Amino acid sequence: MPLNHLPADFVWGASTASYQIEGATKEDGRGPSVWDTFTARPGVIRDGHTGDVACDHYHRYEEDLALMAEAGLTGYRFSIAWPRVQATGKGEVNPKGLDFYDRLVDGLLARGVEPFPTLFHWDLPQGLEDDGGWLNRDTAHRFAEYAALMAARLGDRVKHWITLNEPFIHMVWGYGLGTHAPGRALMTDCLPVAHHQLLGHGLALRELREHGLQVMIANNCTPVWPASQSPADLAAAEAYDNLHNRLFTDPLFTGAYPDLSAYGVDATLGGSVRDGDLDLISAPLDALGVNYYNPTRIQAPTAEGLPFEEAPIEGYRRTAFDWPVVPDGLRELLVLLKDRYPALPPVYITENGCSVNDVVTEDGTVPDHDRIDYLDTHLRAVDAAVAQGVDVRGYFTWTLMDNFEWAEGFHQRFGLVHVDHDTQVRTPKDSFAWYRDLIKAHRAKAQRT
Ligand code: IFM
Repeated sequence: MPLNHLPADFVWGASTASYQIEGATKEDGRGPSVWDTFTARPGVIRDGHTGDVACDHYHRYEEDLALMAEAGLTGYRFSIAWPRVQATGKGEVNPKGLDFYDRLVDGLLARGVEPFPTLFHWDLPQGLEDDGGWLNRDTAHRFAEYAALMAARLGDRVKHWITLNEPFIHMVWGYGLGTHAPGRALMTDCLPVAHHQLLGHGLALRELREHGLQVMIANNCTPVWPASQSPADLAAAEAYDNLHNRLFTDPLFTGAYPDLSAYGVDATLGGSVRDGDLDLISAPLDALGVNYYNPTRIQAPTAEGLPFEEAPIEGYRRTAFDWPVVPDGLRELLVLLKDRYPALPPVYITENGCSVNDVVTEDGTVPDHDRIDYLDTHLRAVDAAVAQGVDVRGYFTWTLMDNFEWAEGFHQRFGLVHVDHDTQVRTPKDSFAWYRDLIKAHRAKAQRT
């Protein structure tokens, strides 16, 4: 596959998240997270699955490190479980939790894999949720303290840090609709969660900088396609773009929130924004993490309530999750970000991948050709964006191994490695070998030129 525009030192990675893979939720001093509490509620997760064991990565991380080395990854994005490090999210530090991430980081470095930890991928300590979670401004300050202690512990070996994962998804699904933890259905009253997460990002960034570290945030971004050029559809698309994308990128790169009047909210986001907050949030970043899965088509609402309605995207193949496969949407998105923000820093694709109904065949292989095609076409889209002037430094596929897919339990398989959730047996899929060969070829070519 000709990927002629990617830089020689392009980072080839895979992403995971703590609650989705670690398990060991009650071991070695880990406190409860909002996801432990949420998954214990009957009926909220498909088939009642939980992350109690997940991929048992807490115990099997050596085996997983060996898989990363075999794939030839040069980067690994994982998240740190805040309640493993501080059981209640504040105060006392759990040495056994820190030791685990020490071992993981050392294991990565020993194998030539650069660690890219994310500080928050949704598993908030339940103790903080009891005080209001991200609706409470104080959580942003607790997050900065936690960032500081992680930087002090790992900053001698870990250069690249990601503050938050997908603050939009966490706000909407966790606090707006209630289909993710902490399960609150506040609709547009959830908007202060956006500001408090971004404030937490800004405060954490300041702490990480004290240690001379490189910082990014990973946003879920989607190109918004108006269903038609009618004024009503265009207005609805703009309102959706402001909520999904600009709410989380404008403050970073312009120091201001977008117009949210369509949601009945002014620029203070329900009185949450205080003097100086936006200066912290817009402090320069080393990179932006972009998580891309598909575009979103939007039409004018047909009922009272929100100022937009999602419309189907027809004419594309679909993943097992029923998400449309639109590789060029990734190129479109990257070019849009570059055009929209003159201050856009370099970009890493921090997530991209698809769920497939994978099975281990009788000969022990997992022929996931749809995933290979997905990765191939999306990487070509990244290459095309680089050719159009976007500075993309790396690609982390979602995900290393099949894991706990939130409200879907174990039903969606996104991994390069198949995991049997009864036995924990790991079986590399055909896409694993394909990715390994691609990385090898790209690195060999980079060395020749
Ligand atoms: O599994 C999730 C991940 O935790 C966040 N981004 C999207 C992935 C697939 O749904």
